[in-house]
Amino acid sequence: MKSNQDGNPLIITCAITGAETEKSKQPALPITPKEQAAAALECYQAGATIIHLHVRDHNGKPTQDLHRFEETILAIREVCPVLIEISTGGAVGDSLHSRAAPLFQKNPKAQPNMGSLNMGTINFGNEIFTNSIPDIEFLTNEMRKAKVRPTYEVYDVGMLEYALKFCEKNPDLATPPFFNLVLGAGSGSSGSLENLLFLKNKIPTQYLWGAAGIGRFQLPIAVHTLQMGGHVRVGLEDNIFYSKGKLAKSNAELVARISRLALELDRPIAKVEETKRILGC
Ligand code: KMH
Ligand code: ZN
Repeated sequence: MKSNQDGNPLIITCAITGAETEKSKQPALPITPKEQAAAALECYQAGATIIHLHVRDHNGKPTQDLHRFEETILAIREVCPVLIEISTGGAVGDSLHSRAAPLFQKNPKAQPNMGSLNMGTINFGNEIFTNSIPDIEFLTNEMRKAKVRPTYEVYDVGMLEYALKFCEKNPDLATPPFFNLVLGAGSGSSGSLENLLFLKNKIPTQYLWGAAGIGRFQLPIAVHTLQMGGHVRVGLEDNIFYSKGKLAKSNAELVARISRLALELDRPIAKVEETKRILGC
């Protein structure tokens, strides 16, 4: 097994806002383009090179509005060179067409580098986050047209097995494919080390993988993932706390902790240029 010093820089993604996190529960949640740009800059300074992006409207409600994405992406790019991964998941119940809308920016300067592609349907509490096979195929074609690199969001083993076959059938989409194992979300697999290992071991070694633990799983999943050579996603979309009962001060505080742990474990942290090289985008 390779040691952490043998290369394999760690890519840190920060999911700064999300569609479900509420400002009333986490006052540091960035929701305006200005707040999101400031948060992205702080995350970049703390070691993140990808921002997973949802946006909010003037009332703070989640939206897939093309123009709000444009405004926010331009504001982020004004202050730092991070890669932007837009959400095509949106909020539960969003129409499929609205989920694809931000892929097609009119201003080339606001074109996203990447987009999340959710690989199956899952229960979130009493709601259903629907991603049928035709939905996935529709979003895939939209991403192909927009030349946006998918990150495969996978919540359990069935989705992973489907996603692996999907990658074989769609080799043009992204080389190497990048899987984000989301653990602890709704009816998906929980954030145990056993689940992480089981899922990670199914991913071919020539593919890229990372993980995001939801809620209290964020820190343990990040630690195990960075030690196993995967990439890490943290952020207030996935978890509002720094530790039990203590709210995170900011997205950057969560990123900075991962950077410190990587340093302690001798895992180098990818800069933006390395991230682009690793992902080929
Ligand atoms: N907000 C969730 C329904 C994604 O960004 O692709 C979906 C989500 C996943 O956040
Ligand atoms: Zn998201």
